[in-house]
Amino acid sequence: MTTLLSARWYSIVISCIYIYVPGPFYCYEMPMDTFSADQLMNTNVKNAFRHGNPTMVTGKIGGALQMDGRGDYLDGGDFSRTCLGDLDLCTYGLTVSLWVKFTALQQGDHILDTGGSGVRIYYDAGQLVAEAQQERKSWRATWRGAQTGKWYYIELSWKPSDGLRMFVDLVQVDHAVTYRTIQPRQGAGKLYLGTSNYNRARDYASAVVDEVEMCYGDRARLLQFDFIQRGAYETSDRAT
Ligand SMILES: [Ca+2]
Repeated sequence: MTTLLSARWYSIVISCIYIYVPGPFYCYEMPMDTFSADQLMNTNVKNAFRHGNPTMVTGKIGGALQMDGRGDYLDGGDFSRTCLGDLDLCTYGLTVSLWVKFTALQQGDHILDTGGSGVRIYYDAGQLVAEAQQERKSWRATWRGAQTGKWYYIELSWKPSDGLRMFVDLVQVDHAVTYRTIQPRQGAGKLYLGTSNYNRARDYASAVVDEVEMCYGDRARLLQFDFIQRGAYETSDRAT
């Protein structure tokens, strides 16, 4: 008889070697492991630069980027003509995932923002909020469980026919099926971590961010095609 002593779960995305082949499920990966001067390396986000004085710390996998809430952020460049910055251009939806550990939880802190026609993750009124905006349609998913000092694996999955789902540590915490009709949020479709497209003082997050992945496809479809993998696995610790 085999008894499972401990179990962990993992999240991986197929290596860049495979995803450089152009396809509908293209993924961007930002491992946050290496910077050359201020440019993020080992990533297919070609123009990602850190600003302020964020520091490299030990992350969930290798290094991670720690931002102090006072002007630290990462600018990933212009995505306004892609699915990430303009959801109208997504063929199969969008999945965004990242590890985050909050140092503080302050109103308005933005973990990720891709602009007024994209997605964002921010803290508002005691909730972690995820929003996806396609033209005048806005989906909003929320989660009240965030605490400081703990790592969370946050995932967003969006497609028009399914709405917006938010997962925390592989558990779905909200599913916004319907959308509100709102005025388009202004703002260029740039990719920011640790702030928004507005770079307002209150938008700067105090958090550690690691392993940011953004894939062109909703989560269920990516899983179906084994393009991403999520789930539990057994460690080698066994008792007989
Ligand atoms: Ca890392």
